[in-house]
Amino acid sequence: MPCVYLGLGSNLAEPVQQLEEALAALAALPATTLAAVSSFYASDPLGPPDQPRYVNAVAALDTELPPLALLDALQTIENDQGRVRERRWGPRTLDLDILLYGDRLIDDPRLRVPHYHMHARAFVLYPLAEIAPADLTLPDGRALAELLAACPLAGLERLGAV
Ligand code: ROI
Repeated sequence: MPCVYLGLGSNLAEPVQQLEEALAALAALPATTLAAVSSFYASDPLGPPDQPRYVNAVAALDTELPPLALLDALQTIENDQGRVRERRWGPRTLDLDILLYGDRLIDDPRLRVPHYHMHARAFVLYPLAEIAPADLTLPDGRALAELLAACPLAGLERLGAV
């Protein structure tokens, strides 16, 4: 079963609760096991600074769902939790991003994997490193350890394990 890494993020409507609810929904997906969850992190917003800090985490799933079926399921969870997104790069109740899908490179109009910004985002790389193998290499050849070494913490703050 492919191992899929997901990024979770929220900065509206009780972000920690949003993430906890999302994790429960992920654990209930068909043909899917929630294999690992990172600590939760507080992070400064990337994008317009006039929005609350985010809570971010990374989860690992073992799933038989193909990538676009998984994407549909994630969008359903986002919508079920009353996803609000007021503007591009603006605040949101819940973001679920497919970061990695096994070792696959996916270039679909709906889905790019690896996630196109993950290599430079502290709020993705540090939680990912908590739960991924130390020698993880992205399918495009980039080593997680190298990406981390080049990525300052930039205000990322660990909130503790779930
Ligand atoms: N900034 C942070 N810190 N965390 C996020 O999850 C996040 N998500 C986004 C944008 C608006 C780019 N900024 C973010 O989509």
